[in-house]
Amino acid sequence: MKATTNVTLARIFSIALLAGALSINGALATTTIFNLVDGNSTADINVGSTAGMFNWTVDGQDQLVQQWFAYRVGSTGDEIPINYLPLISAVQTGGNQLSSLYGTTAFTIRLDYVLNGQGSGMASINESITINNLGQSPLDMHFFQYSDFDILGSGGNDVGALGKSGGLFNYATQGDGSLLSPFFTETVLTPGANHGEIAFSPSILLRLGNGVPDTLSDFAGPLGPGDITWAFQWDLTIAPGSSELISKVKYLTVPEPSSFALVSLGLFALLARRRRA
Ligand SMILES: [Ca+2]
Ligand SMILES: [Ca+2]
Ligand SMILES: [Ca+2]
Repeated sequence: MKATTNVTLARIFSIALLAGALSINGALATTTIFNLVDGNSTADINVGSTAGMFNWTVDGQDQLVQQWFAYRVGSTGDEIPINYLPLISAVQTGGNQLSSLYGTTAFTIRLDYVLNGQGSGMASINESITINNLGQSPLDMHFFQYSDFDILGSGGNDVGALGKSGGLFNYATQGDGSLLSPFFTETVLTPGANHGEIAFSPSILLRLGNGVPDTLSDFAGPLGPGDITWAFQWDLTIAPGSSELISKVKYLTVPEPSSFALVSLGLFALLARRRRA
């Protein structure tokens, strides 16, 4: 879907939400879902709901439950999903790119997605997050990314781990049954996250919305098998008039059902031969 919302629409949306006249499932909310398509991959992003990015398919199979963002300014209060900020604009260009901008007179948060379907079970999404301090004093911004992938359509047998470099979290990986051949990896290009956590669903999600400030536990796993989720937390102090860029890329590598079956058959044959030997 190609769509553009503008400041006026965002204001109407905010007023409607304030008045309680429009539920998130209302008619207007449908205009906030964007479908990115590129080659063998699709991604669906609801910029107006905490669902956030709620589908990512490769070769027709969905691997994602939810991937979204929350923030907290300062050290008090709860983390807030970014869709609770006024949506200033959301523009899809070229079928595989989406740019959405949220903000107030104090700061803006811009999300840029680029989907790349690479064929043969592979796809990637480049994400850039730009936080701009429009105020007159330093902005104490705590920014969270929450991810819940269910690999091969079922979360129960997933295994995952986070990785660090230079003391900062910059890597996440998730596999089906084991981490020997991960189906999913995410790399933070810049900067690494100050905190991270991997936990069984819904532990992290409950804390991002429990009314009090939270800091991720820094437990990096490996964790599983089970319905794992994970999150990164960036603690940023942004000078007045300045911006901070978080740049990430995530990859899915999913064996095609036929080749996966062939690999399984090959392993089975190898095991059978070893047993006979
Ligand atoms: Ca699985
Ligand atoms: Ca909290
Ligand atoms: Ca999961």
